[in-house]
Amino acid sequence: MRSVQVIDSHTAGEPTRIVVAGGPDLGTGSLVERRERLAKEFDSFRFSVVNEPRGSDVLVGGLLVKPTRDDCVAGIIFFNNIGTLGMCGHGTIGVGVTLGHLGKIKAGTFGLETAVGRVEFTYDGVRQVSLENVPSYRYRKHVGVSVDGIGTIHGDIAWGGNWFFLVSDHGQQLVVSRARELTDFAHRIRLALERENITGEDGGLIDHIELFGPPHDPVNHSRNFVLCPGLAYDRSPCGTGTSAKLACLVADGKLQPGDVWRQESILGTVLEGSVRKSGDDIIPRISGEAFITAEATLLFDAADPFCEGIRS
Ligand code: PYC
Repeated sequence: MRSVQVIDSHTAGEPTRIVVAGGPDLGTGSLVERRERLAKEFDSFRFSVVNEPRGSDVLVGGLLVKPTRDDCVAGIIFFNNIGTLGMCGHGTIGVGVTLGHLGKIKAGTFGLETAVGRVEFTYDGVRQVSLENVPSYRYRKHVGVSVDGIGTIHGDIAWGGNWFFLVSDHGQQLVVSRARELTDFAHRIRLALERENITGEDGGLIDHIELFGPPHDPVNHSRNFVLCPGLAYDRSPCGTGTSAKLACLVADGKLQPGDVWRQESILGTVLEGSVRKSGDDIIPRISGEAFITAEATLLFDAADPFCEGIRS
């Protein structure tokens, strides 16, 4: 029976499953090439690791691979219920704590190679990780889109390692008991963006929708609801989504390098963000904690009708 070793964790409520052994051999190409190979040749592996019956729509997976760069402790290819992901902030916090749990790192600062570039993280030796994300920026401000059953909605398009549409004038109450309504609302926006061919700068699909509102806890600056590409909502404030938000705040002159921004999730959990400038680049720093929830061996029995996961 085939087996795959994983370490599960959650960051601010959002789960991560890191494959530490038993994954496919993707060769020695760049992380972009290996991500493509995972998508093209090993999609059933991705599917069966994160989806039912071993996982759920919410789970974000990561395959640890050898880095190509000497200044990185590991390479990681993130994936979710429907495909691969460029970068994942809460997942990177999970990777740091997982590597610590495995005894592969002690407290310190490390490079991590992702499909969208090198990121750096600092691990406290227990469960706290601060990551310096890829340069993040706002591409377009106040873009109008005509949404079925809702009307015109405006939002900013920003890059934080994934493409986001950030909306504040939505009139929705951001409470977790409304997760279904919020999912439907955000999904309609996503469909409208696709229909109107509104994309990221490189023509990239805007596959994350973020709704912002006032925080419930006054020590925080804002609350969000983030719809992920596979229609699960992020239980955390979303590391790449918070990076996109920081880039918009800087572009609007509302955040200066070094200022702290506390982003609250739909569950009330928090990631802390700040930025530094490197030339013209805005480099977000995102901090949070991850808790290990399982060390497990996934088993793949060829006789199991759902060995490769349940496809609906
Ligand atoms: O934390 O960047 C993130 C993320 C992306 C998708 C789910 N979480």
